[in-house]
Amino acid sequence: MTRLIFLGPPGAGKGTQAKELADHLQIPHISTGDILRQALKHQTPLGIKAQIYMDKGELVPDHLVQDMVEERLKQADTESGWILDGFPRTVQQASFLQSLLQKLEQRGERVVNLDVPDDVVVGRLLERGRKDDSEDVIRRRLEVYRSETAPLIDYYSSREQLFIVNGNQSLEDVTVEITKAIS
Ligand code: B4P
Repeated sequence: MTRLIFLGPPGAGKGTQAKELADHLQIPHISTGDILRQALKHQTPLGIKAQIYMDKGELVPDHLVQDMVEERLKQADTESGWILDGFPRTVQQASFLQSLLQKLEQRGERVVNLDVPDDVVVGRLLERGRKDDSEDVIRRRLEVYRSETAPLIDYYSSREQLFIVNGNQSLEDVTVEITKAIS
């Protein structure tokens, strides 16, 4: 049973690797960024609220994302395992997730942190050119990552759930390193 959380700065390759591994293991890939972008595209009440934050490179408020993740993790397909990509992103979200997984009796989650230097992620995101990939917004997302998300590395390493993987190599080599780390 694989229950995996991907951490790392924006553009570290969380989405890319999570999708690859989820396809391979045939388990759901749960990306909070993708769910929010779908909500935004369909202009749902959640999407309208989230857009203000995403356009500026800020995090969407915890309670909105937490409700969304709770709803998703309660679906039946998660019984075979899951990969969470982009959640948690704050210590509050991590502690919410811990309680939620206890409540749902889903245990044994492991965490992979993709380590990539800032200049490399900025280059990748500028090349990708998504709506929130302009240089100003990328810089803001990196600042937010440092202040809000990077503390999760300590949070999970103190619980001995963390694997650090070098994300600054070819897509294939990153996948091999992740697979080795978690097997
Ligand atoms: P996300 O959708 O999670 O976006 P990301 O962090 O930029 O992407 P990721 O690291 O997955 O990079 P990718 O694989 O695509 O979040 C977007 C926004 O949603 C956030 O800013 C926030 O506003 C909101 N949000 C999401 N979750 C939230 C939460 N929990 N709480 C609050 N707000 C939340 O890779 C990027 C590029 O690099 C791609 O073009 C890829 O092809 C390339 N690439 C990947 N690996 C490579 C490699 N090894 N070599 C070369 N290129 C590579």
